[in-house]
Amino acid sequence: MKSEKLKSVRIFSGIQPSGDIHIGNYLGAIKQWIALQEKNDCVFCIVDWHAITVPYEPKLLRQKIKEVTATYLAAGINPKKSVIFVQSHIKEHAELTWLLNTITPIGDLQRMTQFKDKSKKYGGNISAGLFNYPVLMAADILLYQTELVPVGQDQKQHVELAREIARRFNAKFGDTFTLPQAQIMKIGAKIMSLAEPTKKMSKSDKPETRIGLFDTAEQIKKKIGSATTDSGKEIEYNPEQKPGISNLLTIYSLFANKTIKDLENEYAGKNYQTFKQNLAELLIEKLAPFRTKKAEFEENPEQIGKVLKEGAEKARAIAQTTMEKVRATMGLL
Ligand code: ATP
Ligand code: LTN
Repeated sequence: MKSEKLKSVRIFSGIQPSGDIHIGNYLGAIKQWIALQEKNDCVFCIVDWHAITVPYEPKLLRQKIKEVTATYLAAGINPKKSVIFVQSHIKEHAELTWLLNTITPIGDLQRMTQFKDKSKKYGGNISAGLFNYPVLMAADILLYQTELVPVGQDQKQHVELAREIARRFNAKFGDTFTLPQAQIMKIGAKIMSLAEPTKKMSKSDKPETRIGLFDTAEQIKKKIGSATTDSGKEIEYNPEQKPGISNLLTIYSLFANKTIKDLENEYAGKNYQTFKQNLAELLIEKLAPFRTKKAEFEENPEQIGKVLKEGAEKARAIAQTTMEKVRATMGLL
């Protein structure tokens, strides 16, 4: 029987060059991207303008942008199949952000949980850029007429706002933007911190709270060994009462390609220490190829420059087409 070919859809997603990519970024976002690029029209961005909405070190930013690019490549994003580019290389992102700001109610931005969390974290030092962050993200998504946005759970609210902004724009000025939708993994969309398993694993927390995609065997052993577990000794999945071991079971399951049920059976009657040792070994084995590939890309910095230059050219062509429509429909000369 002839299998029906699925229609290719426009996919857009991005990561901030705000620190070292961790397994949460990989399991929640990048892993989906790699699968999606086979049959779809994918655009993946390094969102440097988002990364500067909180205090940052200018001397390190350029390096981090290159590192995130090397990470995309090492993880398996193929520049022949997907467009890879840096947000600030395409000025249309700033232009569309301004225009979308004019139709975005302040109240919508005030309810964003990421804004509330980051405002608390950086208390007293809150920029208008941090407040407008979701509008820039909406511009990223809408410029490329995106249908699907593969992200982790924490970004769902922002993608829903982008959809609402597009809906409002289309109603006011005429059909211009595709309405985007978030695509979120059923398992792995929110990997928790190793130290505080009720908080999400994050690039901007201390290194011991996360496993970096390029961590060494020693670092992995140490971090998994000291990851917070819960009282009791059963290895069972219960995120409410046993958030620590449940998080480790989720990570194990996704890297081993085994169900959580199978792991619970396999580890029935065994202790946390054995489980943690095996998980560390698994991560060392599964993450080793990423380290090797990243080192290869780092030896060849011209390749990163070339990928970003070609990516920007392809991205610009799409962004300019959308902006011509937007300017015309909004009555700009
Ligand atoms: P920061 O701490 O600087 O805000 P971050 O670790 O949250 O960084 P982002 O650049 O904001 O990383 O996110 C990149 C992608 O990774 C997004 O799709 C986001 O939803 C996803 N992601 C981030 N943290 C996790 C996590 N702990 N589990 C699953 N997905 C995650
Ligand atoms: N805010 C996102 C990063 C991001 C993004 C986007 C994700 C910026 N623009 C567009 C998807 C689509 C985050 O992960 N913190």
